[in-house]
Amino acid sequence: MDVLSIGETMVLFSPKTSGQLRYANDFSARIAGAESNTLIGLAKLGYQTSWISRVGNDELGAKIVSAVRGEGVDTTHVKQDKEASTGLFLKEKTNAQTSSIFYYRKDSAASKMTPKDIENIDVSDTKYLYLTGITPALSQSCEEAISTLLHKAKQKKVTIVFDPNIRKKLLDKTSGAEQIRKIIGLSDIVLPGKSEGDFLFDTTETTEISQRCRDLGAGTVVVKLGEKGAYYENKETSGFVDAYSVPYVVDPVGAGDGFAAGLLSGLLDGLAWKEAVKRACAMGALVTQVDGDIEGLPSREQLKIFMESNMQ
Ligand code: CKP
Ligand code: MG
Repeated sequence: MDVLSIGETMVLFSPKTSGQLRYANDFSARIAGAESNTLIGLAKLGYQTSWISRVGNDELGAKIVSAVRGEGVDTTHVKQDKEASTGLFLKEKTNAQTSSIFYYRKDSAASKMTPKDIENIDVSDTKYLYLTGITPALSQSCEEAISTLLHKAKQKKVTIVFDPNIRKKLLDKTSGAEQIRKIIGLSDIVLPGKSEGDFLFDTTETTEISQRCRDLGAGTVVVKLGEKGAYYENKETSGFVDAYSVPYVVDPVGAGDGFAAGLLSGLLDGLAWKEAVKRACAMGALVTQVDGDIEGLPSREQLKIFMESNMQ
């Protein structure tokens, strides 16, 4: 197995019109979840990936599992919760550029995951464990499940990659930040953005964010800088990588997950840090060009063409 991950995927209902949601009548329904987005990105590039989750015994759950499996991600470790429902969320487009989201995920099926969901999972042949800060923020039992999985992975020397993915709607500023800092300290590679630096360390300074993550124990830090590219740093090397230019952003959501998929793919292919981060930036840029979180994730051929035509 190349990459294993755990998290919640929901159905995202997006109105076809902008303005207050109460007036929206027509919606598109797509699947969205940071961890499955990254696994799908990797599966589309040809890697072996597996997803741990729970969905409800309902139609939205069936939609999610068939979509994730259909993209080539292994769903053996996805359970159907008998009582809780699949989570969903709605997007409100305030205008062409800005939107707000409203989660309906409290007590959802995925939030009911516990260490028992991890018990029978063998990670000895897994190369990378990919986590985000969303999953431990779902519930106390999810936090315990993450901790069990982290310790299993550590014992088997699986490389741990962590995107803090701060969701202020799910996290308490004090205990939430502490929870995330703890996972940063246990991770080999951490992928924060500026807003995460602000939430976790009260700084938006790129090298300072990196240093603070490394002080906690992270081996390599890759700071995502959006249209400014990314900065990577570890004991041996450091540097900035420029962003890939795109005509305009259609939908920025999911770009971070595409970035993670690009980085993991570069590392799985044995690329040097700089080259792996370049690939991450290219994947992030491609995702912003298409509406939806997974729809813009490229095939290997599309990625190659995009990178070659935007030589840095
Ligand atoms: O940080 P990103 O924009 O890459 O993440 C987007 C995802 O999982 C989206 O798919 C949504 O379902 C979520 O983050 C979330 O729980 O907010
Ligand atoms: Mg993100």
